[in-house]
Amino acid sequence: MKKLLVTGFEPFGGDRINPTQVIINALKEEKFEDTQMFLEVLPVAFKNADESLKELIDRIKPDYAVLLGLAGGRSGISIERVAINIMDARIPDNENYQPKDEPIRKDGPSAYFSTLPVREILFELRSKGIPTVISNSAGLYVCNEVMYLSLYYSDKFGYPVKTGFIHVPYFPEQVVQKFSDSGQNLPSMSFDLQLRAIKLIIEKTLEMQ
Ligand code: PCA
Repeated sequence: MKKLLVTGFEPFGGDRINPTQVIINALKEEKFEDTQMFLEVLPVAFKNADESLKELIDRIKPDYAVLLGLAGGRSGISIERVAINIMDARIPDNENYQPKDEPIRKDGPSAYFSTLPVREILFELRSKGIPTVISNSAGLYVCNEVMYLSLYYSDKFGYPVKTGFIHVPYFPEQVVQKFSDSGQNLPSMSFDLQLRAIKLIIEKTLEMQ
């Protein structure tokens, strides 16, 4: 039986919902063949997310970790290719901590590449009509941090065996709200399409040896 960890995040930066938290909730109804799935929602806090992820990986020792986060303003599913060893927050995290130019791990390399099949995932999602890109920056905030840490643990301790990060867009109801509040005209993707994308990503990932 394969062990799969899937994480999302709590809301942050003034948003009331985080699509990835809703997706994690919806995945509770899903089953993947020969797979034990662990679903978790991480805090949007540099220190707490670091500790929570380490505890999860130590306890579960996942074969696969698919980490999810919101990238508000992006128009499609972003398959992140790379995580960099830096925390440089544009806004304070949910514990009011705002690191600038700090490394995530002093003993870690400058960057790690995703060990998910990013190109295969791109083709799979596009062939199903889902707007998708390979992204070359997961940002400098908590998402980049957890992607880096998951790859760091994989490198140092062997778990998760394969791991990477996916950013999703806003839900339509979030951008409707922002348009009404401040006239911001932003892209979005429906819950149904996002959930379908994440299920396809998990299936492609589980096909890897
Ligand atoms: N997105 C943020 C952190 C949590 C989330 O869902 C990011 O892109 O760093």
